[in-house]
Formats: sequence, structure tokens, C-alpha cells
Amino acid sequence: MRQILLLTIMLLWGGLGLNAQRRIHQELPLIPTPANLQLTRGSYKLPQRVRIHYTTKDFAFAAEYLHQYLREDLALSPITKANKIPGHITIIKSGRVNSSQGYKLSISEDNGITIRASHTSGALYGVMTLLQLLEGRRPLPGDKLVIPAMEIADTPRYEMRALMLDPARHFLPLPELKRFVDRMVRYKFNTLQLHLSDDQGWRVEIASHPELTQIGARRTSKESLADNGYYTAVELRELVAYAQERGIDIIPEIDIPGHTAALLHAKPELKSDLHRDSTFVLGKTDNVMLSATNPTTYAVLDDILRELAEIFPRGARLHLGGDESAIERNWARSPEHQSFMQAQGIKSERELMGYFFERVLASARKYGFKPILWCELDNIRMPAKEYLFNYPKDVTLVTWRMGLTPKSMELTRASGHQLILAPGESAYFDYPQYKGDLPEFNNWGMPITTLERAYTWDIKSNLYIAGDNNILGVMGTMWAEAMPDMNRVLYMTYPRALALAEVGWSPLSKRSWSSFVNRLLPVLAEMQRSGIPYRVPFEVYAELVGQR
Ligand code: TNX
Repeated sequence: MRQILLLTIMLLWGGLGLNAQRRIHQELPLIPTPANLQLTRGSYKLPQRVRIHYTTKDFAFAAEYLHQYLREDLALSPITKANKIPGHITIIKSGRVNSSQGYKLSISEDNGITIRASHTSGALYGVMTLLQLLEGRRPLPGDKLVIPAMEIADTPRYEMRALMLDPARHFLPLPELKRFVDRMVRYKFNTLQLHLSDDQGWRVEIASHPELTQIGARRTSKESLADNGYYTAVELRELVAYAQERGIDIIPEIDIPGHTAALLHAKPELKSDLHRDSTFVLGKTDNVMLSATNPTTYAVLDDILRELAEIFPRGARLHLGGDESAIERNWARSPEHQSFMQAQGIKSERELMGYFFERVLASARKYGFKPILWCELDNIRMPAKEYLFNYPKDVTLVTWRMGLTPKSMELTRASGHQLILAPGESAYFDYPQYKGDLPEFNNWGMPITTLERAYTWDIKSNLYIAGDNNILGVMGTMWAEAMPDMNRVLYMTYPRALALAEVGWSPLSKRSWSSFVNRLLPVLAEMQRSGIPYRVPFEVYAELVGQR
């Protein structure tokens, strides 16, 4: 089957008319496409012993990254930290670039390559753009590498471009997380959320409550023993530093008060009266909730947050879940919760959610975290009118449920909450990418999210209103019920995350599906060369030859 597919693609590619081939090569293979790009006269020839000069030690990592690429991927012999010589590569700190993630990239025959940025991430993004320009241009021995002269002035559409991994469902060892981070920076993603707890596992070591991982990270059913595992505080600190060098913030997520079977399995004292006598099997139980009446719940959560604060930098974001809490099945049926509500004057279980989070958010604030919650409305689909409960102003919300993004945008616009867009119908990359495609196990009837959909959702909709400045960014989620390991995760991530990277970075005015498709092949070729699994988007090849 695979061979047939590959053969078909090769035939299609070979069979493209000259016009189509020309069309494909017209556009520079940059993903995400820059905000401004102007080709200028001439071209620049990279010398074999090209010098890389940088003006501040903040840019050392970006320079080193470029150095390594030139040496290993293009077989050049670069020299870094040399004095500045015109006609080579310079990475300059410049106050003239006024956005912290922005950069300017000039390529000219006489001056060589200049990247200007005011901050580390801008310098890094300038290098990533340069890498894509150089990709596939490895010269033959004796020849020089030539790139067209141009001026790029680039800056992101949204401050945050995020992906989310779910090691709770299937554990992903630390080196695999680094492998994922390595790819993210290539496409200018700057945030990785780690879903560290769910019904299926508790994945972060908490010294004051060792049973969380001793019990909560160990599956009890035989078939899923391979899913055991957790991150130590030392490992997470290492990951935070590793990601930070690459311009990526890590957001830990502790999912409460629902999605907590593993937590309750490890700490039965946090169960409500409803479940006091039940035992939970890790990976099997859901729809249970923490007790909101028990002071121990808040004390344990405070301990957890305090320890997380020792791992993550002060001011980091922290996601506290808040999704799919089955309040009707839990708090609404619990005598303890009902009398607690009465005593406190709390009128509904929804209001009790507000009470619960106020108490946990007090801990989050005390430890300097910026809190995030999944946005829930009064209904799981339209018609929905309002928030599930009164979200405090300092909480950033994530819109995720299918069909609720327009409503969530309207509500947050009015209430002033910051919003991250992770719409289920276009940014849930656990869903199959095409009819009949993976995942072939644990598929609970997932809908399909095609590459085209992952790219066009914001272009096709009337979601955006001028001055919508409460939107912090976009996030693609890799929920892992059906993804046993990192190779599968990468296969599901790419190429759809390339589409999302462009949604999050490039201005709407510069984007089109056909342009994206034209730029895709060389980027995928580089992934293949680097050993990154991705799904071959054969339907896109059909698009190129007009067969749709
Ligand atoms: C809903 S999205 C969930 C996750 C599942 C996902 C599967 C969200 C906030 N909760 O727990 O993994 O659907 O697509």
C-alpha cells in the first residue's frame, strides 16, 4: 500500500506540467511566510569558510545553531565569533526592530547576510528563516551556495504559537520531548503545554507527596505497563532550560477538578463522599472529581503548585484544566457538597466551580503563576450563552470545543479575558488527517481534520473583528489516547502544525491555501531528511495538478 502511494506521488510530481512546476518554484519555501519580503537585485554567494559574527552574547545560541546547520547540513566550514567582515553573516542587536519576536533579514551581494533583532527570540527566528532559504541548496563540491538578494521584515501575528503534548495518556520520555521541541523552533512555535495529569496518569514527581508518582504513574492493567513513567523535577528543569534556549516556554498543566482518576487513585483522601469506597483502575476511570469541600484538597494542591514553582521560572503560565468536569454526576449528587454549598451560600454546582478555582488560584497567584483554564460554557455545543462560571479576570482561557469558538471569542471580547484559540474542528491534531488514515486504535469516533482545514479555518470564517486584541495566540493539541509514542505523535502533528504555525505567525493578508501548498514540498523534504515522521499529504499533490 505504501509503495503504491509513494509511486503515485512520484508519478503525479513527475507528471506536473511545466507551468505547475514553475508555479511551485516561484515562491520561496518559507513556512510560516514572513510578514514582508522583497526580492532585490542580485544574489549572494556564500563562501565555503563563511564567518558568523554576532554582537551580543544573547545571540550566541542562534549563531551556534546556524553554525551547526551550515557545517552539518550544507557541508560548509563556518567560523563563528570572528570579527565582523562585510560579505559574511552578521547577527546584530538592534533597537530598530521594535517587536521582541520580530527580526529583519537582509541578503545582498556586497554585504552578505545581516539579521537584526532586539531580543533573543527574534534573532533565533531570523536564523530559522535563513535555514529555510538555504535548505536544499547544498552546493556541489567546488561550487558556491547562491541565494537571491532580499529584504525581510518579519513579526508574528500572535504573541503565542503553541502546541500541547499529552504524556498523561501515553508517557513520552524526556529525550522525546526535546526532539519535539527541536522541531517546534524551526516553525517559530514558542510555547509547549504539557498535559501532566489525567485519569490515565500523574506524570510529575512531587517530593512532598511521593505517592502521586509512585502510585499515580503506574498503570494497574497489564496491557499498558509500557505507559508507566513520570518526570522528575530535575528532568523538568532541564527541559525548561533546553526549551528556553530555543525560545520556547513550557506550560505545565495539572488538570482539575475532573480528569483526576490518577490523582484520586494515589490520594484517596481527596475523594468526595460519593467515591469513598470505590477503587479506581488507572486508565479506565473517568468522570470523577476532586472533593471541593475537603480542606486537604486545597492543601495538597498548594503543595503541588509550590513545588511546580520551584521548577518553572517566576511568572510562568500554569494551566489548571477545568474541562469536562462532570458536576452533575459528582458534586450535584454528593450530600457533603450539597450541605457545604448551603452553609457557604453557594447556589449551584457551577458556582461551586468558581469557589473551587478561587481557592486554587490563590495558590497559583501566591507562587507567581499566570493561570490558564479550558473555557467551558453553559452548554457543550451551541446554543450556549455564557461561561460555565465566573472566570476571574486574570485567567487566560482556551477555546477548544467544536463549534464554540465564535461564542467564546464574543464572550472574551466582552469580558476582556485573554483567549488562546485551539478549536476542536481545526487544531485538534489527535483526529485523523484524512478519511481512513490513522489512528487505527482507540479511535472513539473522531472527526477528520484535514491539512486544508487546519490551514483555512480562520481565513474562511468571519471570526475576526478589527482590534480583536485579546487573542493571545493559537494552540494545536496532541491528545494522546491514540498515540503510543513520539513517532506517532510527530506523524499526527505534521504537516498540520505547519499550517497552524502559519495561522499563528503570518498576517491574514499574506496567506492563502494555494500559496501554502506551493511552499510545502521543500519543507517536508527537509523533515524527511531529518528523520521526522509526517503524513504524506497526497491530497495536496492532487491539488497541485488540478485533480480535485
Ligand atoms: C477532550 S480537550 C479533552 C481531552 C481529550 C480530547 C480528545 C479537553 C480540554 N479535554 O481530555 O483527550 O477531548 O480529543
